[in-house]
Amino acid sequence: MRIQGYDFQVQAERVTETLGGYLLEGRSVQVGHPFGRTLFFKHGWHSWSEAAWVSLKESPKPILPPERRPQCDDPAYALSPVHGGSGLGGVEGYDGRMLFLGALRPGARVEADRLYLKGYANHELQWFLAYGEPLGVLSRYAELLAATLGVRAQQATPRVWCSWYGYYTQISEAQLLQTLAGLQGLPFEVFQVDDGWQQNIGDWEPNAKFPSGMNYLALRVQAQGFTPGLWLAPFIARPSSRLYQEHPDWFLRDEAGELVLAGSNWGGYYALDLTLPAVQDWLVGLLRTVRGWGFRYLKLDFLFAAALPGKRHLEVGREEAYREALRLVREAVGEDTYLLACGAPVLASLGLVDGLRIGPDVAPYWDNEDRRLYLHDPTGPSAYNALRTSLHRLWLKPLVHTDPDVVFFRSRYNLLTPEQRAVLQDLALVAEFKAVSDPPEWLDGEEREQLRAWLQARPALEQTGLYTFRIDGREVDFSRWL
Ligand code: 9PG
Repeated sequence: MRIQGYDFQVQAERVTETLGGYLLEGRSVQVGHPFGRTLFFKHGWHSWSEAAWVSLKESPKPILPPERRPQCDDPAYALSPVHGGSGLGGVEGYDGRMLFLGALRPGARVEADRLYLKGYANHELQWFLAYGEPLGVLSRYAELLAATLGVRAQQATPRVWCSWYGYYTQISEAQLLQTLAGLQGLPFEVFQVDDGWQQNIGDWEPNAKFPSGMNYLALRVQAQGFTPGLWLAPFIARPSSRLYQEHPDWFLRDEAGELVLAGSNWGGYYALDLTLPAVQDWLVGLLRTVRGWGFRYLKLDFLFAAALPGKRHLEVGREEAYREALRLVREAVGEDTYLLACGAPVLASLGLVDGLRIGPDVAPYWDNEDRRLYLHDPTGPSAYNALRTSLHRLWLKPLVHTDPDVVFFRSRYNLLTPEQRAVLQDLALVAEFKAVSDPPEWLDGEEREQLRAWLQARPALEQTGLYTFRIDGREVDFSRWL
């Protein structure tokens, strides 16, 4: 097939033309390309997984240590010698354009080498194939995804204060009420309580630091004029949780019957088998409880666990199992609860959640070179990692609110330079999702005013290239930070 002057050998069951490219059909499709060991547009599996242009000149390096892998990217391909990504991928042509292949449903993989771009899935599937400017191709792909997966009615993105990147788990009712008072007068819509309120991962009841209960806190937040928001990780549990102790049979196991370790955080945790009716009942009950407490913004975290490889009660594809679980969540909380998916498989979340974290955690420092370069892990918390992956996911904007994680205004407890803080602030402006974690008492007068001005700003945005934007007429080039 000849596209834009290049010959591409296409193998698929069917090929038809569509606006901007071609639709291919088949479980596995393959496109021969002439570009050799060029750059590959890699799209990692879930929110924290790397999305970036990587070189086909070097083989992929497995993330170390092994027990971290499921938390970083799809563990099924952790040791793959071939470059690949989740759902979509592309190779750079000689003229800077991209040969792109993207699945129109979740559960697929795209791989590339010096000769081929290949797509695989375990079910029949349609794919979009195109050769063109990366921005144009990705925007057409987003349109096609919207048609198959749906888009939730997009209201304005809420401006969120989140407790994580200031206090981390050191939160309490008393301290959050103080923070709440300090935020008075700042234009936030959501006050979101993050990790640290619960008894355990799996036991989603308030701990002793929240003596008046979560309903009380939600009421106080509401009285202050904010929407109460809460973090929870409803698809996982630690072995020490009551949930696991009482229901060890609710958790995902491998073919050999061994429990699947979903990640290494908190000393290790397991994934629920969400195809089990008893687990589904528990999940719906949990979400109704949380909603009953008054929370209308839920940051649902570590969601990839529901889509890990394993042997489930029902024999369905793992991303399908995940999507069904998310559908149950949506049903349980209703249409009026804002769902922010975090650590979430990207394509499989579209159409069901309002917001999606599109990169790994930021941190009040630029880079963690040990973890990135020596452990080959591009998903560790750092401003650099968050910026890099989020920039390569902005094409998702027409499909979901894209959350690049919080920005900083504080200089206190912060190693980021003013320029580095500014680049994160600009990233959030172009992603059009504003979240902040700075405790108001850590801000000096000038920083508080900068925060206020940034929250109020509704700049005119124009994307002029893959990494270049015009924000209210100001030229911003993110590539100099990459
Ligand atoms: C709360 C945090 C915050 C944050 C989330 C998520 O690889 N890891 O060990 C790892 C730990 C925590 C993490 C991401 C990765 O952060 O992204 O915003 O809610 O949980 O524990």
